[in-house]
Amino acid sequence: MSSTKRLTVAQATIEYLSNQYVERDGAEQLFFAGCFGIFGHGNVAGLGQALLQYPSFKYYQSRNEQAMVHTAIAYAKMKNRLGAFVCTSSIGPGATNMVTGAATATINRLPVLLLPGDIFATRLVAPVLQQLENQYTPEISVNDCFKPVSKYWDRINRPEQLITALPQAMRILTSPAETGAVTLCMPQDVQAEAFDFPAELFEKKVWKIQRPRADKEVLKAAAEIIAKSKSPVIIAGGGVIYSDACNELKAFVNRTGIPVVETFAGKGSLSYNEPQNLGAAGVTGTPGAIKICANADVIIGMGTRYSDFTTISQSAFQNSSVQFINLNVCEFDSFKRGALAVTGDARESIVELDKLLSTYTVAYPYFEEIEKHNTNWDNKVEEIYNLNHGIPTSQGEVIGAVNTFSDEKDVVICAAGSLPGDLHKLWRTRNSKGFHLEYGYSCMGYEIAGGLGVKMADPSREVYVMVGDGSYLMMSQEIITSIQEGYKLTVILINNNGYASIGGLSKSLGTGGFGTHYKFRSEKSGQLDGNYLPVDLAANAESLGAIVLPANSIDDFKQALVEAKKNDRTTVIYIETDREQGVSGYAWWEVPVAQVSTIRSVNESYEKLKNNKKKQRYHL
Ligand SMILES: Cc1ncc(C[n+]2csc(CCOP(=O)(O)OP(=O)(O)O)c2C)c(N)n1
Ligand SMILES: [Mg+2]
Repeated sequence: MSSTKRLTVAQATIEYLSNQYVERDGAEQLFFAGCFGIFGHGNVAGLGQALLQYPSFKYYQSRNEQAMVHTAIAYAKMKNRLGAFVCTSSIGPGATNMVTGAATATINRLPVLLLPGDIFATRLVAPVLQQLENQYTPEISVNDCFKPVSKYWDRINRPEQLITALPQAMRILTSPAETGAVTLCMPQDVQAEAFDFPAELFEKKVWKIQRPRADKEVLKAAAEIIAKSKSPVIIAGGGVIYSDACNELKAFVNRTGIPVVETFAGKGSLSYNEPQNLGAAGVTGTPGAIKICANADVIIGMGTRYSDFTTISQSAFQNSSVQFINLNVCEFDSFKRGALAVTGDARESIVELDKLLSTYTVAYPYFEEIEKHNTNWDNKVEEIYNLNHGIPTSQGEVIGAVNTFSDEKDVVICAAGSLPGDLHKLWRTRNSKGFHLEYGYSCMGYEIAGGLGVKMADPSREVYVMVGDGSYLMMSQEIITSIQEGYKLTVILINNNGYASIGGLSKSLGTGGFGTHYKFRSEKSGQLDGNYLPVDLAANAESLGAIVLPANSIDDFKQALVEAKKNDRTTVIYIETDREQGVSGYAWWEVPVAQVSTIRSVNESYEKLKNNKKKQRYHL
């Protein structure tokens, strides 16, 4: 008989998780940094007790279950997926609060282990407080909502199920191709149940993060296509950074002259100053990136999932004989756009291609064209950074001030609103982990909670959270956690009285910004177009314990950045900006417009849409 260890299911879970390591390129590290949790009757005496019993598996408090998942995701992103957090909630609302977080993790291909409490497996007391009774089957609880947003889902109804569920969870979490949210639902009674677990389950386990090599023949075919290409372009996605392939990418493009455009997750793959870096791709792209992609004869996608922002809603690639080659560790992505699928680790494939293309370079006129685009764009960025718009200032100047002031290693983090597009275009990257945009789910409220995760992953960097008033109002309470744990953030809170981004979009679609201002209901019109609401966001931040530095002019703002850097507690710099002074865009994005309407501007917009849609293409 092999030896056993008598533990509760919750204790066994925590003991198992404390012994999981990952190893990549010879470097081994502990996988989990600890567990975020908010306790309720669904986990307080189960997982809560286990966390108390195993203090080395550090417990962190949060104010909101969605937020704690955001913190965990940002941590994992900063660690290039080599580190993660566990998040536990009670049953019912605590659990469903994590569903948005789970979707954010899965879309962004970032690992997080969710342990929501669940209803009694024994059923005697049903319905327990917060149980949603499904009248047709007692098998379903609200936790079934995690199924479509998780990469792996299980419910531990018997203690011994844990023995096979935990290794499956680890396999998914540590797989570069499969990773995302993993949800193990933990019925509250089962959490506290004791069982004789095999002692072997708790031995140290090291998960090798593999670098699967692509098929040799496919690589050769890819090299042959590129060798004949006159105007190739690389789309660098998040996979380049996660695979730690930035140096190899730089060497490859410096030598061959192939230009690179970057997605939101891929921005920072190359430094802004690299001659081949055309910067932001797609809808929020630079004019050069858009033009080069439109004409390219070969698109080399690296670690990208080809979101509509990257493909300009499938209108970005206009060369009639364009061919796609996709380097991706995930087969689901490598086959996209009818590509020659180079399925494998990005770094390994780049090295292989570099060898196979050792005599290839782009022709000089192409090189020159890229250089010209970059000079023009750099001048434009300089102009926007120094607009001198007056009070209220412009968002572009605020971005410029943060970029100019921050150190090379510092991190800017953002997720939703008009900031992501502006940052994508304007931020001058200097470090592959310096630009942190959650633009897979673009989840308002990710910013501050995510900033905390970034800081926890690397406290040596200053973290600049850039957040609009709308996102701030949705979720800002993790300022408290950052202060509780001593992780200082600098939050740049930009107030433009509502949703500038969606307001602008609404205007462009003929609906005039309806519903996007934070205004009183006017008695006269019956609409929300009265005076601005008298909300004091600076006072709000102060009440949560932050140091608040209100800034009026851009010069005040620059001074506030200097002050904020000296502080060791989370500091919020509050500034109002001119909602109408946006940064121009250079591409279209498909958003449906009413095909019939009584409003003339809507009809006009529908005509424009029909015109833009003519450029859309299938790539098969
Ligand atoms: C959770 C969530 N709800 C709704 C949206 C849709 N949305 C995208 S941006 C935005 C407005 C953001 O407002 P704010 O943070 O003030 O930024 P601004 O647009 O003013 O730059 C909304 C409602 C979203 N991305 N996420
Ligand atoms: Mg706003």
